[in-house]
Amino acid sequence: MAMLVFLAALLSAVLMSRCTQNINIPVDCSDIYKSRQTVSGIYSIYPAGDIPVSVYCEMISGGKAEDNGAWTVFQRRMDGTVNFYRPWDQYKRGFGNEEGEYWLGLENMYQLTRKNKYMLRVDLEDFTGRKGFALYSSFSVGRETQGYKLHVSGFTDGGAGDSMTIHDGQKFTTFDKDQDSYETNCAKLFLGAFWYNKCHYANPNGVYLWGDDPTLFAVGNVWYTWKNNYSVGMKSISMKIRRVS
Ligand SMILES: [Ca+2]
Repeated sequence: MAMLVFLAALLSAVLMSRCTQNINIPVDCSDIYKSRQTVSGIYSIYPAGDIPVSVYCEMISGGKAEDNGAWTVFQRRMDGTVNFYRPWDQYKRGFGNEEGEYWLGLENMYQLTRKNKYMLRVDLEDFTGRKGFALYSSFSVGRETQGYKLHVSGFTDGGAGDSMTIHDGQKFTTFDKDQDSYETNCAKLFLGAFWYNKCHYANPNGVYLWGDDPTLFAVGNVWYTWKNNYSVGMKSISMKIRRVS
């Protein structure tokens, strides 16, 4: 009898802790925002439900519906301090510093977007302080065995134009893993890593150029449709997703 009571107590304790965990564990920055933490900064999220991942949550509220907070930033360039020319394993797991430049990791992006629906926002700024953005109503990343294939659609222009739709349906390519649609490796040609087609309109993981350089073609952190120019070096670019369901 004592044993039964003990087992019952143990079981209820386990169940209680499970319930408490499920309530408290944020999957993404949307959950963080809902828990009334509305200041932009670094938080721990649990894309796969078990392992914490440090991420920058952008809780902006610009007044417009598409600006309202809870963006989970998965890519950010702002000062050229982090080298983004890295192999497959690094793009899979993620790298950099959440307070500055970083890549969240393809596996985390797959884990996030397999369970919920997300929209994508890309923010750009040049060295004169000019800004633009692009919105996409749907964004997801496939599993590793499918090459972390990109699914993106539903473009809305925020002044930057659409440099992403041409990459829809492409697998991810790094210098040591060519899954692009070009005869050679686009990551090696343009010194980045991306869902290259043949090869790109956008190269956000390319070289941080510290300004425009007409002697260089398409190797910078380019977003071609912003200025219809492949030699523009952007001061900052960030890519972020927000849950829509
Ligand atoms: Ca190729």
